[in-house]
Amino acid sequence: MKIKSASFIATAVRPSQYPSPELPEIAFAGRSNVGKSALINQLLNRKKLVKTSATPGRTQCINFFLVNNAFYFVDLPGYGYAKVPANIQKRWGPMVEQYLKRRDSLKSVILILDIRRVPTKEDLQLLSWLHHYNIPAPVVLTKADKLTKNKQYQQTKEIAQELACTTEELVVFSSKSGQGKDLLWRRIKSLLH
Ligand SMILES: Nc1nc2c(ncn2[C@@H]2O[C@H](COP(=O)(O)OP(=O)(O)OP(=O)(O)O)[C@@H](O)[C@H]2O)c(=O)[nH]1
Ligand SMILES: [Mg+2]
Repeated sequence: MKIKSASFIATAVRPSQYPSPELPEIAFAGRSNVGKSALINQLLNRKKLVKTSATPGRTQCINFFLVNNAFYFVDLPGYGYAKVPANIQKRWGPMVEQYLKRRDSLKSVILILDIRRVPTKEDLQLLSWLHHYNIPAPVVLTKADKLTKNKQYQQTKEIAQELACTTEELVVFSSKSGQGKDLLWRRIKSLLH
């Protein structure tokens, strides 16, 4: 994908703050600190468009980015990090659920997992919830640069088994090296059309 423009548009905690739903939209979800924001930056060839952090729980609102004046990328706050203050954790469910349920322009939620870890209960819950609402949810295994190719393959097999899918359905990715970027863009393009 040729990125002609990418810009931050809005940060939201409630629907009245979302941009008007005139363009197709792809959201990115996953555990806190899994690498959602870094993945969006890598896809858009930008280093700092989306704030990343070594401290989990950095992204606490729903952030909208306009790409090529043609579609939105949405960075969702991460879930499942115990040290995020309780009031913010409590807000996550209703805030994200409201977004996922009501956003007519939402074409897909890309679920991001750490390739080194088996999916958590929360990952599986989110995935089955997305299936239930018929929202296409491709799965990306990120931080692949932290493993050898051989270990990447083993982990992909194991995670596919946990998710009851094939290894071909999973995109092995690295925001550091750009591995998997072309494949993920192909999937995103087909979800946008
Ligand atoms: N080596 C490596 N590090 C990564 C990769 N992706 C993310 N990181 C690092 O992991 C940490 C978390 O990345 P973020 O993109 O901020 O994670 P996030 O999922 O947006 O986190 P929250 O906003 O807190 O939910 C940062 O220190 C990143 O530099 C990757 O593919 N490879
Ligand atoms: Mg983030």
